[in-house]
Amino acid sequence: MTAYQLAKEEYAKFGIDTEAAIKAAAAVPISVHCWQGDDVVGLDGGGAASGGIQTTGNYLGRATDFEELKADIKEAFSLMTGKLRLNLHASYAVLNGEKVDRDGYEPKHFAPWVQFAKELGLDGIDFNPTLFSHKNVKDGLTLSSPDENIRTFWVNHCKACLRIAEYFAREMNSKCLVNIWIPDGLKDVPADRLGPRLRLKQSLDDILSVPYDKENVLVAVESKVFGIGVESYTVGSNEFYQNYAAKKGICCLLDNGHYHPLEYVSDKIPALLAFYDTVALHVTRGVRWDSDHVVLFEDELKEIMTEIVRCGATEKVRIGLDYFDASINRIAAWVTGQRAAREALLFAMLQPHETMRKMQDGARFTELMALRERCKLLPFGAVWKELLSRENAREDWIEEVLSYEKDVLSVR
Ligand code: RNT
Ligand code: ZN
Repeated sequence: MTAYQLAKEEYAKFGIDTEAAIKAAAAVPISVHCWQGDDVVGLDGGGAASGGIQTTGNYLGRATDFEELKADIKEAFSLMTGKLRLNLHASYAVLNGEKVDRDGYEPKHFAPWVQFAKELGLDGIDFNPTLFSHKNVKDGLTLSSPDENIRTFWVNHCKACLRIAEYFAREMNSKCLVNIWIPDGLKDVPADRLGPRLRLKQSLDDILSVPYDKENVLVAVESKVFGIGVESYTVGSNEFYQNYAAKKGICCLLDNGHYHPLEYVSDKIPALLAFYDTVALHVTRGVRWDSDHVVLFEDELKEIMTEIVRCGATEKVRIGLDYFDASINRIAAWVTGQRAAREALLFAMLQPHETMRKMQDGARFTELMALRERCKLLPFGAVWKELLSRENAREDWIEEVLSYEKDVLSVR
């Protein structure tokens, strides 16, 4: 008997069908961010991530142009598992020397990405306006700036992004999530907390006033509790965006590195699902005050995926990844995080949710605790290995990355 067959029997004792779990876990799309490949630098000349966003490390072989980034994505994606999407930032426009600023980006600047995504057979493309690493981030502000020209520039950038998102949705025949994150905030005690928020509200209203394909372009807003350099006040806070999204019929994006360390996104998902048809995620790993560490197979990740699964919301919750580590091999970082997310999905699908729910509703908390502890020791690894082999994905992928580092990255 193979390890998988034994595992299958073991899980069956708890009423869990490993075959169904393997299929379901591999079929959930994970939108993989392009920006792990080059430390969020982008291709449009914005330079090193700045304006509320920072990358640390200088590991060899950073992709410095479109060709290198594509090669690295190809390599990294070939080692990932299950259904994949590509999550692009607007700063990855392929301009080919054309002098055009972010408020003038058009679908044609992203046509090479569409071609590439089709070549890789991806499920779709998601998109993010880039409101950082640019001279028009004025005094740390974008859509909430008191300077009308600055606001208009960024409003026009976001409008352009909606048109590009429509193009992605059409070309890929798959809904495109457009996520707006802005760095706006203040380092020290504000003299006015309302003004910037009212300006942000007006800017968002202006952006959403353009007609766009609401069926296929899903707009999300991403909140943050604070950032480096904006410790005292963040314009786009959680309360601000949740109310805005609810009133305007758009959705919220929850980045699990963007809350107080004792607040859990796993708990927020069902809260939002009570009101929204779509909830978007940036799956990341916060460490103390810093978000964006490489995602690992840890408790909160498992709990996030568990909530998605037990709420029956794998089609409502759009899972995207968001981390950038420049201190280790970037491709290894990419693959580690993506695999951890998929592992957590499978883990979530291998729990006896119905039995546990009944125990909760019947106030059988003693049994529930005992059962949960037993489930932690079920032979999950054997089922994961089975998923890998069915997906033709290798277990010892690090060897491949190290030889790519030797042959490709180290000679850049
Ligand atoms: C920053 C936000 C945002 C970015 C990406 C690059 O704190 O998490 O999502 O990480 O847009
Ligand atoms: Zn994020």
